[in-house]
Amino acid sequence: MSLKIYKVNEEFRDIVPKEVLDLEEKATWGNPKRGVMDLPYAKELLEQHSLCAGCPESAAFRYILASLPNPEDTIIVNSTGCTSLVFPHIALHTVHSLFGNQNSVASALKRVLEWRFPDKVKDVVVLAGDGATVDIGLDMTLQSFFRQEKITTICFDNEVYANTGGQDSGETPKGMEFKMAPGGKQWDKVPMWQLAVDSGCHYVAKLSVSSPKRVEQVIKKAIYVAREVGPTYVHLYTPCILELGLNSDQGLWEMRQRDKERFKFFEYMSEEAKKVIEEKKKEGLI
Ligand SMILES: Cc1ncc(C[n+]2csc(CCOP(=O)(O)OP(=O)(O)O)c2C)c(N)n1
Ligand code: SF4
Ligand SMILES: [Mg+2]
Repeated sequence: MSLKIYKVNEEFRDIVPKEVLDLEEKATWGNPKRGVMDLPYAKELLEQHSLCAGCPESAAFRYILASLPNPEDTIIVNSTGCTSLVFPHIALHTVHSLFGNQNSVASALKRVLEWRFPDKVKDVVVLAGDGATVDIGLDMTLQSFFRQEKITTICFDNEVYANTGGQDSGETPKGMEFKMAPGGKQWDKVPMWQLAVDSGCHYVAKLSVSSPKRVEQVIKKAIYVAREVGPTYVHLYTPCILELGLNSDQGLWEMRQRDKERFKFFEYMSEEAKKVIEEKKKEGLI
């Protein structure tokens, strides 16, 4: 596959807008050391999105896409929800699966790609909401961990079914009320990150997306470990500012509050994962 995705016609070089020249000149394709520091310059994967203004999911998307070590050979499997609104804008291979089936689809895709391209690394990443990952898709999520599929699962936990107007999910904290769940959640938040550890994931992290550099490191670790060892899981807090009744500039503030409590940083690595992460650090890739 050519990495020259954007090639400006020489005849028009002096009249095309700078944004288009930037896409060609500052592209990060093929550079495994790409990261969130490239975000102000490189816009080749996601420039615009159709989420609510200020939605932290949009920041999470940018940080994750900037952190993929090999975007040209990465396939993202997603599910229905607010996240799925962004996929049409992404310059990457993506698959929109039936709600809840995302880890089954990703498992099959990873196996077929290994068979079809035995000499190439193809990363398969699942990216779905808490309703899709933890509630309706939990069976498929856990079974992919039990089978030790070499995929990374990223959950965008906004603690609610946002795209359908605000029903509570397994990730909603106890007592929290939403427009379509006015009675308040009766049960505690499901510790999905711990379930992932108990179900055989080799690298697991829980965090908010308040720190771009930390998100980058977690994503890189999760992808390298999935490539070489087995399933990995990243649980990200991406609050739904609309359902929480916050302004578009309050997402970061909300995440910083939760960083001190239920989204305090959690990280787990199996012994095999630790070795891979050490190697990649020595190579300067993490
Ligand atoms: C098979 C199926 N069941 C139910 C739905 C309805 N549905 C669409 S989005 C959604 C909620 C998604 O919640 P979540 O995964 O948390 O993502 P969010 O919108 O919060 O980002 C549901 C239940 C659907 N589209 N398909
Ligand atoms: S409804 Fe909530 S999660 Fe969905 S785009 Fe808007 S702020 Fe983000
Ligand atoms: Mg949700």
